[in-house]
Order: sequence, then structure tokens, then C-alpha cells
Amino acid sequence: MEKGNVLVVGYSGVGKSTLIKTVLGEEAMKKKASDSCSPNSDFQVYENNNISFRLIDTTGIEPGMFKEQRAVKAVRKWSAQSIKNKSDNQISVVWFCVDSFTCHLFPKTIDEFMDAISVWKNVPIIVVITQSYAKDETQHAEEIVRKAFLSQKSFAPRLTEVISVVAKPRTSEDGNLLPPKGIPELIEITNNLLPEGLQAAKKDVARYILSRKRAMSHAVVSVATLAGITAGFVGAPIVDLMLLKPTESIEIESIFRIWEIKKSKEAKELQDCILDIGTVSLTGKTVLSSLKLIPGINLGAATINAFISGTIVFALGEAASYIFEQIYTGKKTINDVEWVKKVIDDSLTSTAMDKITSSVKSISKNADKKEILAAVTGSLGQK
Ligand SMILES: Nc1nc2c(ncn2[C@@H]2O[C@H](COP(=O)(O)OP(=O)(O)OP(=O)(O)O)[C@@H](O)[C@H]2O)c(=O)[nH]1
Ligand SMILES: [Mg+2]
Repeated sequence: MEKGNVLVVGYSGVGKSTLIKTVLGEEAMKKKASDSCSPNSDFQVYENNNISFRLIDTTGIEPGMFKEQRAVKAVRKWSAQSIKNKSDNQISVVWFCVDSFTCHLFPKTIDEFMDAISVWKNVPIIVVITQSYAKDETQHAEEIVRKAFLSQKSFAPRLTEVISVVAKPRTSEDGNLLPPKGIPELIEITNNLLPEGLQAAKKDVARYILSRKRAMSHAVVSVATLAGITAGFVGAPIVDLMLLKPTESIEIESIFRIWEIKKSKEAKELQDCILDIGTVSLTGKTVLSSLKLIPGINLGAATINAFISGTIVFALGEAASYIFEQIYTGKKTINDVEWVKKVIDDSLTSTAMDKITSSVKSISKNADKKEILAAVTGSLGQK
């Protein structure tokens, strides 16, 4: 299939590879695009069969060194050869990645940057502000970048779009979960900027974005589950499920945002309803009692509590992901409260829990949080 090529550049460590992984998925990162490009450590070409563009990941670009960079040079060579080989190595779009730490360097290096990519004359540039956790920092970065482009007549028309993204969820120091954002917009806009013959149809893009949202939702559940495991890692005889409420609340809100559910009174009630079922139900005891039925478990109270906590946060997150996806795709509405209750009840019933509790057997006696996380998430992954 003929595809567009998107050159991804930016200073080292801004999050290019992380962004590519989120846009194309983990699978795509394992196998590099089968392509005419020879093995090259300066850049890598990645693709996912379901979307219309490849992403070219470059490495090691230092501030103020665009011209000398091997990566950009190597891509130029790769791209130039394509005319001879009749392969489609033309660059269709450039993503220039900056974060709020490196953006202030950009006005000084924009000349070199534009010079380095000068062979791709009319190729549109999307500036991607990566790791955009804080609104004011992101806005500041955006202003700096826009000004830099406006500083020269020839640069200004090249800046097609500025998009701020978070590629991977993060837990902040105060325990807040910061969900991914901006990825669907980036995919859509990039597809729209491809030469007409290469663009994917709207419905194919929509389907692709759905799959990405699902992956981001899972990533959020995973981060929240780890937070739940941490909160539950206490030696008390029985874990206090109220301790999980803040984590669950942020988890549900983050998933809600990924699925772009409109904020409204009904939506808030639905979120609260999910949270209430998660915290008030008997799940903690259910898990504990089914754990007791498994012979030969020899784990400390803290490990068991961490496992139970993680399991509940995980099950609730998976249920919320499913619910919001159904609403996003129009199969259900936020008013289907009875249906929501049933979905959550089902996901927390003893059969579902039994599946999870059987994976407790794989945990070793001095398991750390990561190992517990693997046990918790691994079990439902097999469903
Ligand atoms: N939580 C979170 N971490 C991120 C995000 N983007 C980047 N990071 C982290 O920032 C670090 C650098 O990210 P990379 O994706 O390797 O950066 P890069 O631009 O590919 O760097 P080079 O390959 O050296 O040019 C890694 O530890 C990432 O986990 C993000 O959106 N969220
Ligand atoms: Mg990288």
C-alpha cells in the first residue's frame, strides 16, 4: 500500500519515540517497516497497516545542531534515492516536536532547522508540543514557536498546525493521573495533510482512532492499577477500599476524557455511579474470600492487600473503558444507567474475580509492585 511519510524531528529526549509508539501502537515498534532503507541507526521507519502514513523516527538531535545532524542527512539521502528506485520515500509532512523545556531554544535554531529540511520545500510542518501536562506551560511553548515561525516571511506559511499532546499517562508528584491527549487530532490532521491519493478515508481514520483510544484507555488503567497497588500495600488485615477512591475517581475521569464524552450533569452522575459501585460494593470481601479458597497461597497481608486493591482498580477501569467506548460509538447513551450498573456488576462478580484471583498463584513471596501489576493485568488480558 502506498503511504505518506512523516518525518519526526526534535531535540533529544522531547518524546519523539514515545509519541510514535502511541500513534502507531506497540506492535508497530517491534517490526520496522519492510522497506528499501538499509539498516540505519540515525533513523527508523515505522508503520501500522491500518493507517495511511509511516513515521520516521530520528535520533540524537542536539539543540543548535540541525544542519550537522546525521539523522536528517540520512533521511535526505533515503528520500532522494526513492526517485531512482520508484519507491515512495517522499516526505509528506514534518512533525517538529518540542516540549516546554526546549521550546526557548527554538527561535535560535529555527534557521538551521528550516535549512535542514529545505529539500522538502512545500511540505507542511506540524509543531507538536510534547508532554503538555500543564496548560500555561503549553500555551507559553506554543507562543514561542508561533513567534519563531512568524519571524521570517518564508517560514510563516510552512507552519500548518500546532498541536499539544501527552503521549503516555503520567502520575504527578501529588498522585494525580495525567491522561494522554491530542493524539486523535494529530492523526486526523496528519492524514488530511497527505497528498490526496494517499489519504485514508474518513471512516478508516475513525476506525483507527478508535483502536488508539482503546490502547490509551488501557494505558490509563494500567497506571491507575499501579497506583491502586501502591495505595493497598499495607499490612492491615483487611484493605480499606475507601483508600482507593481517589485513584478510582481519577481513573474514571481520565478514561472519560479519552473517549471525549461531553461534560454534563448526566455525565457527572454516570461517573459518580461507576465510582460508587466500585467503592461501595462487596468486591474487596469477594476477592478476599475467593483468595482464601485457593490452596497453598503463602503471601503476606500487604501483598494480598496490594493485589486486591490493584484488582479492583483494574476491573473498574476496564469496565469504565468499555462503557465509555459504547457511548462514544453511539451504541449506548449516558442515560443508560441500568445498563452501566449491570456492566460494572458483571465485571466485579465472583466469576470475573475468580479468573483474576487464580493469577495470584503466579506471584512470588517477595513480589514488588511491578510483579503484582503483571499478575493483575495479565489475568484479564487472557479473557
Ligand atoms: N509520561 C510521559 N513520559 C513521556 C512522554 N513523552 C516522553 N516521555 C518520557 O521522556 C523520556 C524521553 O522520551 P523519548 O520518547 O525517548 O524521547 P526522544 O525524543 O525519542 O529522544 P531521542 O531518541 O534521544 O531523540 C522517556 O523517559 C519517556 O518515557 C509522555 O507523553 N508522557
Ligand atoms: Mg527516540
